[in-house]
Amino acid sequence: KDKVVIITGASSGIGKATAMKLAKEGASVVLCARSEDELNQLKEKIEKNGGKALVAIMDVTKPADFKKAVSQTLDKYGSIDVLINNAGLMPLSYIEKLKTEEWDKMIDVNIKGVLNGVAAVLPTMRKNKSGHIINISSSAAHRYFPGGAVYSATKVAVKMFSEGLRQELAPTFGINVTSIEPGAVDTALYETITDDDIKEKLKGMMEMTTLESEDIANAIFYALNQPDRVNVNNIYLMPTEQG
Ligand code: NJP
Repeated sequence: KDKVVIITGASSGIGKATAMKLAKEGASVVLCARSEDELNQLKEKIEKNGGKALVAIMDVTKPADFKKAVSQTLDKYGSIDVLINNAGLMPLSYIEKLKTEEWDKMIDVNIKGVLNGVAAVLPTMRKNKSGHIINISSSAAHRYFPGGAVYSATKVAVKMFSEGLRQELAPTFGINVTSIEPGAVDTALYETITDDDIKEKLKGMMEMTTLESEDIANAIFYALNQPDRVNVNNIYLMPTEQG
């Protein structure tokens, strides 16, 4: 309630659902992504329902974009309580195909995007001696799936970085850190897979009842709404039907 929350990847899927949930619960949400139209539409929708939202167009791979979003947030709301590093990509491929440009993209967005976010908000949270950083990792940090070696590696990095961050920031600065690790969620992420063989292999998984973006939004809400003494380190959620 009344928290100021920066959410990356707010134009779609998990980020969008989380923005709607947190705004409904009283937070001021800062909607970050590259797709301006989607963000403006979401802001309108949130405001129509009585919520508070700000749009900050950003490419998470650009530290300057993050810095700008932070100053826009401070100008409008005066503080930053929560950062949700959610933006991510999953162009799956087999290593032997050497799709090195896609490897770079995943490393830039899924890992460096998270680091850029932390670097941008940390001065404010340190000064306040409070805050909460939530990083969206994946069940892929626990298990390999077809074509997912590089994607999994990025999500292991996010999970491990989150634990290091927690140990460094929580006891000293009162900044909580949570890694969210979902199994398959019904979002646009799967539509971006171009490799037919991999698509075929994952078809069964996606035909099962997957998680919904709202399920992840609820998990984030839970992590954010604990007493100060509690740090929720990880939330690992799988669809019931997925083995
Ligand atoms: O995917 P999708 P999800 N700069 O495609 C943004 C993880 N996850 O909601 O910039 C800034 O609907 C993009 O915005 P735009 C997954 O790894 C998912 O499923 O406008 N933003 C869009 O808002 C990811 O970390 C599943 O194109 C950038 C958003 O990212 C997170 O959940 C399972 C950007 C992607 O929305 C959200 O993904 C799992 C950039 N350079 C983990 N590049 C799952 N869906 O099954 C992309 O374990 N975005």
